Amino acid sequence: MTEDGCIFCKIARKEIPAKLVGENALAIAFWDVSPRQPLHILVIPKVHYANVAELTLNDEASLVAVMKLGSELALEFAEESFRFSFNTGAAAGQTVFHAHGHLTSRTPRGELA
Ligand code: DGP
Repeated sequence: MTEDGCIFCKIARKEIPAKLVGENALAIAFWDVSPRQPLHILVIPKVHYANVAELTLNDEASLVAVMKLGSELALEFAEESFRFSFNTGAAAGQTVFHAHGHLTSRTPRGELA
């Protein structure tokens, strides 16, 4: 998947709609279109990297931005229990090849968007 055809790049550039839930200078977060847990948010770097390993090895600032945004949203929307996970590679279940963390929780706090 090239950057041009990448759906998450288009969401990051706000060219196609998504339910945005948070943003900082280098990362953006939005609700997963097909949630698998009561809380299911995706956190992505604004710059395109195919997976979390490429992100980590090439762009520490964007990595920190993703982890900070995910952690802030976890504190806002989850009780103390949550997962923040990165499927990497098709065999591990990755279907969108723009690095993204799944912030999920079975015990969300209050009303969700
Ligand atoms: P993964 O399987 O780890 O690559 O996760 C991709 C996730 O992205 C999956 O849970 C569904 C979600 N997703 C795919 N396309 C869109 C989209 O256009 N909008 C939103 N909000 N989520 C999407």
